[in-house]
Amino acid sequence: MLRRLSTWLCSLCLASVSVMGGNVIGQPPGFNYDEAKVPKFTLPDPLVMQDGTPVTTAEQWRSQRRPELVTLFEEQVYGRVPQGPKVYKIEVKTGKAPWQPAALRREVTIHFSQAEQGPSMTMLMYLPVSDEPVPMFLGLNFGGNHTIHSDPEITLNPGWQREANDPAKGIVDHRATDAARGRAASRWPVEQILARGYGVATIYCGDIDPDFDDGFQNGVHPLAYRDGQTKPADDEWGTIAAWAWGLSRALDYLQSDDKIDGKRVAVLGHSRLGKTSLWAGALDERFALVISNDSGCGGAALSRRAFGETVARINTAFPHWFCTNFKKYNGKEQDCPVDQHELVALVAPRPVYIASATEDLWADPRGEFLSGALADPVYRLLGTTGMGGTAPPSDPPAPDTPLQAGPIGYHLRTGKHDITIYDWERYMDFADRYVLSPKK
Ligand code: GTR
Repeated sequence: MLRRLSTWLCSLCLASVSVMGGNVIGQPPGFNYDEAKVPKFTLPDPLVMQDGTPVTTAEQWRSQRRPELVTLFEEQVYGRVPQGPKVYKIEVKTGKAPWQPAALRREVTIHFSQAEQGPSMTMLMYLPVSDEPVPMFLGLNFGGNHTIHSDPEITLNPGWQREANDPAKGIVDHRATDAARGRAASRWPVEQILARGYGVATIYCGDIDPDFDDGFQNGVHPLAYRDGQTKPADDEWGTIAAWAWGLSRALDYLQSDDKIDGKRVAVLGHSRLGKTSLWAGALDERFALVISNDSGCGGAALSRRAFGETVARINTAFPHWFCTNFKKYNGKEQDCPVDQHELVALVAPRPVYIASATEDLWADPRGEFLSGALADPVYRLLGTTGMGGTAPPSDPPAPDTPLQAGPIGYHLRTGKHDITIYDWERYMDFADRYVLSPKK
């Protein structure tokens, strides 16, 4: 298998890189955007145990290799979730969607502490009119639930915002104002989602853990500190793992709401939140479909390619995202016992969808595609058709030509780092086809 992997990768290296258009506009300087300069590397094989034993049966994958990989990703990349944090109280507020009063808006506040000011997250949901429990898309948002739609009834998030003062974004002194309402609406086509029979749920990532490096004093991390502990241990959760934990707590709620079919919940996310959806979906097998939109380094992109954003850069610019152990691999990707195709493989046999954008070289579109293609043998071992056909293609498809022939989906959208209606429509097509369809 190892030989097969490296021969196949070689043919990929030789293949044309023109699908990315060589467009480096908007890409931070000082990093590699040249396919010819991708270092030579050997990838760990998802179907070989750490001790060299080949994995040849689905049972072996389930009982041995999958747990081994989960532990490696926990201890070396994202950090494991310590015992402690739990849900104390859930409050539900239901109203009507303004554009279609029969559709429901729900705000569900999940408290992680008995203290009123303690961390809590508020999930905003819109549910289509349906006699049956509906399938859902669940994802975190960057700026607060009030940004995803202009509906004035959405609670304005009172929490800390990354930006200090940004009139265009409606932020004053790190807090949202009414001017922030609907500013991320292009990323959340709520009406279109409901029109296709799906519900949609979202949570501000900062409710779970504010997105800055404060030594883990805010958010949910302190809830798990043992006596005398002041920061997570080297193998304990960073911010991405905390966000992923929050998504699982959101799923707990979704599975308890009789308007929702909790067995048909897709988890999705864009960029840092796409890294999060992949990790959440890899760990929590209750997610029926896992979607990564432009997730890049630490998400779907292979770290060993060091194309665009690198492990060293992400650990420097965002020291709080991963666990401390991950910093050992700064400039030493080759030493990491796992790479990101194995993260995608952890979703198997459930459907997974990876999307890239042509101008988003920072996120390494080709590396994102390769992770999907290299997870294919695991999907096939588990009795599915992987990327479709008899073997995965060695090159990404042409831009705007989605590959949805098997439970590993992929597309390369023309354009920049973003999540757009084009992306959502492809996710809904894929969801219709694999498991989530409201008609099923
Ligand atoms: C960038 C970061 C990426 C990606 C992105 C985002 O600055 O380097 O890994 O996560 O932010 O989340 O928008």
